[in-house]
Amino acid sequence: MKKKALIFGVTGQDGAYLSKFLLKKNYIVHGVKRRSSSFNTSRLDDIYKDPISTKTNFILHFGDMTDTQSVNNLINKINPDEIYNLAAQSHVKVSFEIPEYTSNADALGSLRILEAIVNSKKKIKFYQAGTSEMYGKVMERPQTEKTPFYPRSPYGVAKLYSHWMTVNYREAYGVFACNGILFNHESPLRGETFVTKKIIKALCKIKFKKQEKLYLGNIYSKRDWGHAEDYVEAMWKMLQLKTPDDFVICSGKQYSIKQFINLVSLQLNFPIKWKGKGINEKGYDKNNKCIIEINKKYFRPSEVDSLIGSYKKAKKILKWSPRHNIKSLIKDMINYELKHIDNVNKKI
Ligand code: NAP
Ligand code: F7E
Repeated sequence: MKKKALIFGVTGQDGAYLSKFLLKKNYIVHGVKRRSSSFNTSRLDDIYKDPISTKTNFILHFGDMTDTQSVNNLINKINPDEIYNLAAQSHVKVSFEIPEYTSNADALGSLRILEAIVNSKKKIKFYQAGTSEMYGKVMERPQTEKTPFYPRSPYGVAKLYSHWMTVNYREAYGVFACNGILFNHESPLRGETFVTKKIIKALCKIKFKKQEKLYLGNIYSKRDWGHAEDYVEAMWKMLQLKTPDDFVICSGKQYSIKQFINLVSLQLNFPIKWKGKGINEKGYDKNNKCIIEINKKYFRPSEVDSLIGSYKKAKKILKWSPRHNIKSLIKDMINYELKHIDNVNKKI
């Protein structure tokens, strides 16, 4: 019999990659999307075109993490073998502006799923999308499964609640529940307001004269970036273990936003010179035209300055290591953007 997976957050970056991955593994994939006034399934277009997905093995349902009844009904109706909770208000800066909604969706949302699993009395496995943002003001370097948490945003705090609820329902009720503590992961399908996508999209457009300038916030924070395609495999591997556990998934390498920009400019063959300091630091093209400026509105009330993880445990137990590196990630993202700029000769 085919296994059934239920993905909350199917329309997001990871939801799209995970759906593709599970369909290839011969799963029946049920996805939960929320109602929106315009189409929110564009990341799933490829799946619909792929002959491996049919009307009977890829099925979308309406639901919302803030609606207990919809979460319960879906779990009872579908009776999945595995649930992946990828649904979240996932933007850190936005979480300072809508902290209550973020907590409802990102913290209570996972509690709603865990409660439904326990009440169903079925052996449903659960994956919780945890985050390196829980380390926030980091207590050690590199961050591992044993590093104490210190979140720095409503998003990080809400995710930490879900992390501990997942541990608690595993210990209290024996739910097969795993926390993935995933560091930043990107892809061509990354949301447009996250920094890697914003930088790559803008620099491609500026190079081909379709945009004037890129405005950014803090370019000195450092992140450990990987590719979403690699990271969804780790989610699945966690749920195939004999015993549930928590794992850090990362690249083990760290770059600042400014270093990331310089790597993109190298691959685009579009040199950038930096001048000035602090809020007045600016990036110039080879004709001395200013193309990057800092704008305070992108700064966060409290920043996570430096993240770098260790995937030693995942390598040992899950036999997982990243296939992509920063260069191949950037290449993949650039190629996608170039394909989507209209009416220019896109040779680089
Ligand atoms: P994403 O692209 O922002 O996708 C989030 C998904 O959650 C979307 O499908 C979104 O629906 C859905 N969603 C938001 N609020 C919801 C609600 N109230 N009810 C139901 N669905 C809701 O995020 P991602 O990058 O794929 O990340 C997947 C998960 O991993 C998230 O939980 C994120 O917090 C976590 N995470 C991400 C990273 C990363 O670097 N990408 C790292 C660590 C952890 P719409 O499409 O309608 O907006
Ligand atoms: O910011 C700085 C910003 O929004 C990265 C989410 O997927 O990963 C993501 O959270 C850094 C921060 O990702 C801009 O201040 C500068 O230091 O791309 P980001 P994030 O906040 O690390 C974690 C693991 C998650 O779990 C989250 O869901 O870049 N930065 N200028 C900027 N960031 C943005 N977005 N926009 C700027 O203009």
